[in-house]
Amino acid sequence: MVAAQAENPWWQKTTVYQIYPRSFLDTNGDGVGDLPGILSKLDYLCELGVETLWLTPFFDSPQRDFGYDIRSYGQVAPEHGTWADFDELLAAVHGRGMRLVLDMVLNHTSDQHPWFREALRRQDSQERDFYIFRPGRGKDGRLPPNNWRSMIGPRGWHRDPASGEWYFASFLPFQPDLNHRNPKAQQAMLAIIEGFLRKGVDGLRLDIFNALYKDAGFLNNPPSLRPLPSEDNADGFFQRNRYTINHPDSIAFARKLREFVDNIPGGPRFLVGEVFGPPALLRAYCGERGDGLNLVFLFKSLRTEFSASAFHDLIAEYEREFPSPLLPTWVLGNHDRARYIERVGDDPRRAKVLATLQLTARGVPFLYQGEEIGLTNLDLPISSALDPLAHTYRFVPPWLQRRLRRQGVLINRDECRTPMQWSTADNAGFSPPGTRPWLPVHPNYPWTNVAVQQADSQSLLSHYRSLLKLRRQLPSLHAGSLTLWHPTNLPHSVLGYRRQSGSESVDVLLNFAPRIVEVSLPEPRQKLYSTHQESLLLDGRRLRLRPLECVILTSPSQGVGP
Ligand code: TEU
Ligand code: CA
Repeated sequence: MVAAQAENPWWQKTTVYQIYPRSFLDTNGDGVGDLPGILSKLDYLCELGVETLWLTPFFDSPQRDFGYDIRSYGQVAPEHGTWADFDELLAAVHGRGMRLVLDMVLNHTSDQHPWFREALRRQDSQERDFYIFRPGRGKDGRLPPNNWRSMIGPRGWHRDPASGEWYFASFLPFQPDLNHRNPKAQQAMLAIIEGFLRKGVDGLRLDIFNALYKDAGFLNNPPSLRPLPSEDNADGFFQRNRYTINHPDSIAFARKLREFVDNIPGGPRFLVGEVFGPPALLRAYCGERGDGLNLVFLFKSLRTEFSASAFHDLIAEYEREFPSPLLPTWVLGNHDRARYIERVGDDPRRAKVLATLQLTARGVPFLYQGEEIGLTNLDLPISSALDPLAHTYRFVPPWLQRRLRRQGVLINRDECRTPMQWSTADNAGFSPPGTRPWLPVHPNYPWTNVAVQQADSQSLLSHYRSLLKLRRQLPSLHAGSLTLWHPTNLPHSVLGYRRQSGSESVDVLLNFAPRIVEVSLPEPRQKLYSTHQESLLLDGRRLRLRPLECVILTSPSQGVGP
């Protein structure tokens, strides 16, 4: 049983907006998004109504994995700006009452990091044991130390020609894993975290947190019949990653990291772990007593089919596995995953249903930049992909790439990272005219952009703004309990749940079907919000929901809401 955490502070009600700086706004015309670009859009983000910003890495990096191969946390990558730009941004974010979360890549560094360069230069350097070097097997150690694969399929061991030893990389070969069993290596990373938190950063997103510890005995992973990992089962590539992913020591480290962070003056802050596996296992990272990570990403929503029954079951699972005071998280995409909207035909009406669910269910919503305007995936040739993951899978034919993407499996992550679309200007306003953005702008930018949608009260953007405002205003939405309506009381295409906080309660009903359906209400209700402009089709207790209509209802006596 999870003991009641100390009053769940600010992050219980917050909404998080993920910014991929490279594609957010380019102010100096080099085609790459930068920190001044984010600063220039803070008013937009404030008006949108998001309260916390998560920035993916913008530190010094060779940019082979676009910032997730860090060469120095001590420098801001020049293409993104300077520490002065960051300090100005942090102050401005706080000045607006918003919060800022950084992305910590504890698992690995770039192979160009000075630590790794020294580790390669001298086998007896202290940096050598900052990484996972092992002698090979077989004649002259020509075989890898064991059968461990990387998270993305190919083998995880890579040979250092100078010493003949092998080093392990959970992700790509140029991202050597840090050895968290070496206290000096871990303390060096914790010192970086302390530096950020003492700067006033409000939290950390923890990259592949569940890969941090591997088996101390380097035991072979057992075989598996699974060809590919999925959001709720990290096994794949015909190997059970029992000794490399979700190791008990990684779960134990979550509590150690939380204690370390909570003891740094200032705060409170949140830690959100990027972890993969079934929700019941992921909850372990939050600690039996809620003394672990504050949040973990739950990625099942990325692959859940667009139906009332599928999301009913998902909510039921999250409510079961993350009972209060634990909090689920709600994501529909990020910089690694196919944008969900393509799976529903790039239909803004269906996107409104998803947005309503994400912003009214219990838990912390994480919006990925562009979702609020219906930014979708762009077909890009894998042959010219910039994403290093795509290079690993360049043999996948385009038709299979597209079919996988529609199932939420992204081979070329460039396709979900195209520039944010601000206006109908050149480059969608992402880069100054005449600049060539680092990735092409989606050709739908003349009609899918912030400026056009800000002027339209019925746009997807306006819907996000209204819902974010309502969520902020209503304790039942940002802090209340969730009780699912029983499906037998609803048409098959309708998902319903009640949110309650004290005497305030609202009912959320989402019609996933493109047709009118009738719902009988157990008691008199009135409209608080609807995705549709027209007045409710409400006759006593008989409510008719229009195609893909979502409503938020309250009781006439409550006088809830704005
Ligand atoms: O991504 C980890 C992750 O999500 C992958 O395991 C995923 O399966 C892959 O990206 C295919 O979708 C984190 C970062 O979010 C990602 O951008 C980095 O490339 C990766 O770790 C290495 O740091
Ligand atoms: Ca720039």
